Amino acid sequence: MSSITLKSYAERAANQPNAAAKALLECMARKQTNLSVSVDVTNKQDLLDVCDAVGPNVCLVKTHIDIVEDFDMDLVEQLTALSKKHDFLIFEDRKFADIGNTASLQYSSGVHKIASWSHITNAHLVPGPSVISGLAKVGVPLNRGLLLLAEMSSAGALTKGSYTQACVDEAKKDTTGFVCGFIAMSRVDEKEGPNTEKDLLILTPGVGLDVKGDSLGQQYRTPDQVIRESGCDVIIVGRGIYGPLMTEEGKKDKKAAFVKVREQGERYKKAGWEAYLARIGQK
Ligand code: S5P
Repeated sequence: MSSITLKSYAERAANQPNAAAKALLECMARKQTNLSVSVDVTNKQDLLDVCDAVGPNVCLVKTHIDIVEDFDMDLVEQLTALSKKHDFLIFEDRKFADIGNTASLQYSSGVHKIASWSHITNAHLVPGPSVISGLAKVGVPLNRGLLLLAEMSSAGALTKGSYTQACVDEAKKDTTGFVCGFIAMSRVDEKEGPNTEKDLLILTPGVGLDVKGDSLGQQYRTPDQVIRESGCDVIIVGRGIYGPLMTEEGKKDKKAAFVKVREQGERYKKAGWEAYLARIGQK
C-alpha cells in the first residue's frame, strides 16, 4: 500500500468518513487550493474584509474568535455568509485542553457558541482522551471535525516524541468518528510507514515565504517544504497574508493594503498548489 501523500485530494475526499474533512478535501480539489488563511485580527470588520479579500483563494478560514474586541453573533452570521459566497470552511483554532465536561461546555456554550458555526476545531491531548469524548458529544451530531495538536511550530515546543505518538494512536483508534487529523509539522501518522488504517489530514502552521520567524518563537517554512518535503496537506498562513494591514502604511491606506492582502493570498495559493502537484507527480 502506498503513502497517503501520493493520493489526490479528490481521491481522499471520496473515501473520507468524517463529513467536515470530506467537505474540506472536496473544496480543496474543486478550488485547487490547499491554503488556509489564519485571520488573527482584533476587529470584526477587518476580519470580514480579510475573508472577503482572500476568500476566492482559500479552502479554510482559521479564526481566533476570542481576540475579536467587538465580537457579536452578527460576525458569525456574516462569516458564514462569506463561507458560502466564496466556498470555504471555517476552523476555530480554540485549542481545547480541559477535562471532557469543561471542554464540551466551552465548545457548545458561552459567548461564542463555537460548535454552532465552526466546521473544524482543535484540541491538545494533554488531559487524555476524555477531551475527545467531551468535544465529540457536541461536535458529532453537528457533523464537525476535530484536529489534535500533535506537533507545534514554535521553538522549544514540548509536542514531540511519545506525546506526538500518543496523538497519532488516539486519532487512529478514535471510535467517535470526530477526530479527522492533526495540527502537525510533518506526516506524523506515517512515521513508521504508510498509514493504511485511516485517512487523517495534516494542517500545518508556521508557513512563510519571506521571513524565517518572529520575535516570539514562531518558526516559518515554505509551502514547498511543508507540502512536498514533509507531506502535510494544508498550509496555514497568517501574517504572511494579512501582514500588509498591520504596517503603519497599511493602517493609513487600508484600500492599498487590501490589494496587497489579496495578492499575497494568490501567491500562497499558487505556491501551495504547485508543491502538491509536484508531490503527487502531476508536475
Ligand atoms: O503550532 C502551532 C499551532 C497553531 S494552530 N503554531 C501556530 O502558529 N498556530 C497558529 O497558526 C497560531 O495560533 C496562529 O494563529 C497561526 C500562525 O500565524 P502566523 O501569523 O505566524 O502565520
